[in-house]
Amino acid sequence: MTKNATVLAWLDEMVAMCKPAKVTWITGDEAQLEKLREEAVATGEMIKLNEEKLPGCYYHRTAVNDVARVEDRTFICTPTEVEAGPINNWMAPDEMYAKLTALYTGSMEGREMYVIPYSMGPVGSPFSKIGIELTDSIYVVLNMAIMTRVGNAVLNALGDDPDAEFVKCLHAKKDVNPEERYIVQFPQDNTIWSINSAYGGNVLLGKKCFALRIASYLGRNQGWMAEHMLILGLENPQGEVKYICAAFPSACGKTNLAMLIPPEYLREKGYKVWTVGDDISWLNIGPDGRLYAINPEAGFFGVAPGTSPKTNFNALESTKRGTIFTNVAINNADNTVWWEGLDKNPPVDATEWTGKKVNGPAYIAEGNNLAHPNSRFTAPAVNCPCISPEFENPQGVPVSAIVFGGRRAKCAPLVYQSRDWQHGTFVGAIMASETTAAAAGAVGVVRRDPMAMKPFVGYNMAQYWGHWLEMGKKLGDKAPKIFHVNWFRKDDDGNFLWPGFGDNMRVLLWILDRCDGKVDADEVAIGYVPKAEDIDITGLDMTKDQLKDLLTVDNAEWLKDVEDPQTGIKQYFAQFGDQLPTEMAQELDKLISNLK
Ligand code: GTP
Ligand code: SPV
Ligand code: MN
Repeated sequence: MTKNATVLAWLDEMVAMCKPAKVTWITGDEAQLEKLREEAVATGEMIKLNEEKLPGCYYHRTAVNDVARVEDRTFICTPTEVEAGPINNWMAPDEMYAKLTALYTGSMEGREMYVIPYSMGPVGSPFSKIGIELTDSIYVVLNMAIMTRVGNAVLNALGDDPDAEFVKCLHAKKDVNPEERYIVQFPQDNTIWSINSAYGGNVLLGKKCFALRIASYLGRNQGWMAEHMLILGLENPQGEVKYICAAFPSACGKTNLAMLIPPEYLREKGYKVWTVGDDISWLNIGPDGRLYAINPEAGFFGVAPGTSPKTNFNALESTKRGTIFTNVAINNADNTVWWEGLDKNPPVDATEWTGKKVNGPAYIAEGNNLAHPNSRFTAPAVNCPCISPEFENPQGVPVSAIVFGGRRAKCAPLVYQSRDWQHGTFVGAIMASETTAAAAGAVGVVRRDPMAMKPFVGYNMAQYWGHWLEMGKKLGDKAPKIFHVNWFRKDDDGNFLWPGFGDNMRVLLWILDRCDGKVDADEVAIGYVPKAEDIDITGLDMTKDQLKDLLTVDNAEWLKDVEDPQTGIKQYFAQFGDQLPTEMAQELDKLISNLK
């Protein structure tokens, strides 16, 4: 409990509105969490998995209409529409509060409200921030206890100062009605209201709602950045570690890159990868003027399908204990879990993700999925075999390179480097990627997703680009170098041209060599691309010509990407009107003239 008057007054107000039967503070004690697990098992909210094979692991199934983020029901409620910008849904705060108050009123009658004090970032780090989430879902409590630091230590860090900054988060699952589902951020009020969902990024309010939407707004005002980026440390044979942050859209490979295992020939030489974070970076300028990254989270909310011992051994290991699985399939033979891509042996006696008992192989042969494509694991970061020794460092790690990337069958080459920070900001701003199952809606459609932040920017995207430019000016020659990668280029038959996963290390080495000025490059219209001999393809089933194809930039194709009347970059920028920073317009002109 706390004596902080602001916290208590807010809690009273929310309790008066939601009318829970009981209010319980989450202390962070293991005994309390264990009791909640038992309760969730007793009510059927969670299933206990095989204690020998998956100790401390649980299974949860969400409503079939509630399996991903819902971007069309996500709002940024700033006083004026222009502050939210043209790519966010907006409603005036008063109007939204009134609308939602009607929905929340009495929504927790007969239910228990849990008060979760949590810290994003190590408790007490100068870069950490505090939130308090009120929820009527045990599933949310147990996930938050993995994904963030929860409990009394956080309340102590907040203290009794009524002006101390914290984010007020309210979640009610209500009746999980998709028609009345709202995920709403009020940046000026440090407030998040979520209702009628019980899934992932919609309800674990520390994650996308706070650590990206609210935090990006706070960062702009306070001179730091909140980004949808993994953080990895790459150790060379001399034992030096350099850090890379990479922004890829949802389900485009952040968790995989963050935990990659280098190809054998590099492991033998002594190269290693250390994971600091797999989804979100908070970036601050350190005392030496360099950019430092902390991971505000304490766990991984990772995509299950495609995770296998071969593709992501470290993620799989992370899920072996203390993990919650959501919407995967159950192997009834031994009460363990399965998903597409785990191995080639789908369980015969299976329960698929919606709860039907099926014959796994037959069910798949009929064209069904056993696990939902956006099924997830919630695993403690400390489980990860390659978790970085710097994971808890309150100062964060110094960033050498920033990497943007998307899922593009064509156009974007395997890797290219921007000319400088301003051009790098532009490279991030023109990012595009094929949509994935991480959000409700069509999959595989190319859309603009600047800095992988389209669904997560808490204010006007054009002003956000302006903030990037400001940060670049402050960093000066200490700014990280900015790159763009694409692991997903395909041939005309739809096969991936690049092996991906651990082999992405080969590209990271080129990136770090560029940062150190150790390797030359070819200047093309969009920036610098590697000379084919500088990407090591030792041991790959790939010819130098195939690699050259992957590095090719087709100016005509790029011009189409710029000028397409529907999906082009020109058109995309135009919607921001006079909010678009002039530097971005200049970079676009320069790109066009280079391409021509
Ligand atoms: P979010 O948690 O939604 O933010 O996703 P993420 O960016 O962390 O993506 P993740 O690493 O979970 O990968 C998503 C999917 O892409 C998985 O099915 C992976 O198997 C696949 N994937 C990841 N890296 C690669 C790669 O290098 N090549 C190919 N072909 N697929 C990849
Ligand atoms: C994403 O969609 O980028 C995720 C999953 O990391 S969620 O927490 O649902 O946002
Ligand atoms: Mn993500």
